[in-house]
Amino acid sequence: LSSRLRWINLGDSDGVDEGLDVIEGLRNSPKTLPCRYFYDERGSLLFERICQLPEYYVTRKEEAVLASCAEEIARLTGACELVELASGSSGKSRLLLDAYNQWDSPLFYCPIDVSAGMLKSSALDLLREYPKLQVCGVAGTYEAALSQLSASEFVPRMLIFLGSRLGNLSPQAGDRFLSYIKSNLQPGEFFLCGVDLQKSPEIIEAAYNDTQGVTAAFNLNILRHINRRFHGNFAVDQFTHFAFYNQVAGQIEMYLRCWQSGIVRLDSLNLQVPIQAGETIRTEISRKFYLPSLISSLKQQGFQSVRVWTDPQNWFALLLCQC
Ligand code: AVI
Repeated sequence: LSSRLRWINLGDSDGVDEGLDVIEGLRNSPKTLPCRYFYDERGSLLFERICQLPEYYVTRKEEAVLASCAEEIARLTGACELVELASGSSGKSRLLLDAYNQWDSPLFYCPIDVSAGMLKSSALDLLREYPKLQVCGVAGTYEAALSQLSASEFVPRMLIFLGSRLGNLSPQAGDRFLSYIKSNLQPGEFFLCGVDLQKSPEIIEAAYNDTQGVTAAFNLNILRHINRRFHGNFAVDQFTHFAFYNQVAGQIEMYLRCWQSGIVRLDSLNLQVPIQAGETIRTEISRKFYLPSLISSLKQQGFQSVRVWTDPQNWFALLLCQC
């Protein structure tokens, strides 16, 4: 298998500004934490469990849409190298690999994820399942990984960004991100993006307040991760999870509420900030999209929409764009 696997480990930090985003967020009022700190090894496993929860429709809907259109995507793009951002356990990518695997051409897959452990084990599983597959796994942040990848000599690339992860960025950060993706692709290359659409708030809120408490554990894990990473003293058991749908902004907002006043210390960042009982820290936004606005943002960033697929209830959409 190793002859078909290339491995690049860039680490899970972005180097120079390590922790600056945490300092900035905790000095904000109201306090925030960057959601990228959810994903240490434990957080990535908790997220895999979220994807299987009965209330969390996002993954199932996306899988259903992808299953119904994977072959059409492959026909529309022709042979190409699949580059997936935040690939996790690569579950959904199998649907695309199956579609591209039907042809005689070589099969290239480049999964990118901060969780090196999950990346490696899923890459090995894929190599066993697809005998002609060649994998180049990159462990690192999106930004670091994208800047390392060069265009393939033989086939165009399709950058895949599933799971509505675009929704975890603010509108401004989302636009910056799309423009960064665009600048890393060549004319004629493809971008496949899966997004969660606006729908009744009750359905959305249930998905982020599951009855088994997995989302709560995932949310609280950000504090454990930050404690470990920056020698912090967050008293994790003094915080509780809540999430609500902000209809004006069209986004779910996830928070941790603190129940005991004290001083938050992150020793390796030299940070000390007071926190009051009842105060909240916003840990995530998850935007729910209105398709026409998203298509026009993509267009502004230089992406042409090739095709859009949704499920029959219009809960989730997959967009295939070309640069
Ligand atoms: C990864 N991301 C798209 C998920 C979402 O739905 O925003 C993260 C998540 N947070 C709570 N549940 C799932």
